[in-house]
Amino acid sequence: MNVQLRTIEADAVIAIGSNLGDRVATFEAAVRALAEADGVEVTAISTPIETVAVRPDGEDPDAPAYLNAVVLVRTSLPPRKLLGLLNDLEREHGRVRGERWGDRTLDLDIIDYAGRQSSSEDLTLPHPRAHERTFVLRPWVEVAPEAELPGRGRIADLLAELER
Ligand code: A4P
Ligand code: MG
Repeated sequence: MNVQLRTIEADAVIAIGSNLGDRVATFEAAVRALAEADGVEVTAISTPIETVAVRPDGEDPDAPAYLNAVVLVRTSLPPRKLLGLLNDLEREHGRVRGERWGDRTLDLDIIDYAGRQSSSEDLTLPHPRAHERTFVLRPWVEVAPEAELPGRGRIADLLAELER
């Protein structure tokens, strides 16, 4: 029997953040590891931007500043597998999970996966806070000016509203 395995590919948006250690080196290593991962093709990388740390109680200019960027990928990995890969990469880069929104060497979030809207214990799509974060929307709009955040509208409009 001739079984044809069909690979279904999806476009996904990944946000990178780092505010500890050698942020540029971590970014370069993370993007390289993503590009080399099985089932992932990197199609665009935004310019990294420096941003003020956002804590649960607001912006904190005294905390180490973040470097943030967005990477567009095409992937044959289903969402949970992609999240597993991102968590592995975070661990490889010395991420220690401590306080919520605490300082970190590397944070990799799935912002959007093929326009999907779903929620489970370990994965919410799209990322539940992306629409209110300039540090995600600004780099994303640079590489995908026409993109939409599922359920929220055009990211260019969301960003303009936040920056008003
Ligand atoms: N999880 C659920 N949905 C997703 C998703 N779409 N992508 C789960 C990735 N992970 C998702 O995340 C906690 C759990 O969320 C994961 O185990 C995963 O199963 P985490 O990375 O362990 O912890 P966290 O990042 O501290 O929590 P949280 O609430 O996801 O944080 P955020 O909202 O990502 O915010 N300020 C600046 N300037 N730049 C930043 O990049 N980042 C944060 C983190 C706070 N302040 C920041 C920045
Ligand atoms: Mg995270």
